[in-house]
Amino acid sequence: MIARPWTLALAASLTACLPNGPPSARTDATATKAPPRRRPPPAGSVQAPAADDPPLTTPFFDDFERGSLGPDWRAVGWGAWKIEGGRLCGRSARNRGVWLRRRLPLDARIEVDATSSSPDGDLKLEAWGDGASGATSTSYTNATSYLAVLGGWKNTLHVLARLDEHGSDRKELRLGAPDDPRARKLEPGQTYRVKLERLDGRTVSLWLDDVRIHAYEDESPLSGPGHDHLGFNDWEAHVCFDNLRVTPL
Ligand SMILES: [Ca+2]
Repeated sequence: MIARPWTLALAASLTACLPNGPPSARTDATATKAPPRRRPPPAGSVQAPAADDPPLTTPFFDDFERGSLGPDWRAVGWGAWKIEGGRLCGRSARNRGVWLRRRLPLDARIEVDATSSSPDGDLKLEAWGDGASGATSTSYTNATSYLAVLGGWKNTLHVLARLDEHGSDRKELRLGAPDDPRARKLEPGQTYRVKLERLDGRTVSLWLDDVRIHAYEDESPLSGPGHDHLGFNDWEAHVCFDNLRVTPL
């Protein structure tokens, strides 16, 4: 149907003082005044609303013994995350991760088996993030979560960061000291038990094979809508996760 300019102009003038006018009026006005809405999501984001995910109120377990990610997972971007041999694996995700479709409570314990096939290490978890977004540029400085990066930066650092994995407030442990068992580099192909937990509503702790690596005490704890999801992430290395257990505390 061809719009008549005078009817559209009238509709626009009538609705100009009604910023919250009814949908029908707004439809006519925007047909002439607003350009077509071309707002593709930024690279790495997805459309599904994480706020609608069910709350995690009982322990959750996933052994990934199936052929596809399934309905419990939301991958950011396309193609980087898949099930391989009963594990959830990613490669070259470029900080566009995969999120569990559950809303975490304030306090929870997250445990998972994690393996990197690469000498570069780079096992990455995100906790209490928004459940939907990923990196929008090369540098992942706009995360929504606490980021645990084990063997990051080509297996030179274990990091626990808040919102920005490069942030000056991040906790970091430099790897390679031969007589410090906490500072061993990740071995390619070796499976580690990684644990992230928050018990007191403000302190996030990162454990690797039952050794506490970092504790991040946060005066403004990430929680609630936008900060209530768990995910895995990756830059380039081929990484796999298995036997995920999430326990509300
Ligand atoms: Ca498995």
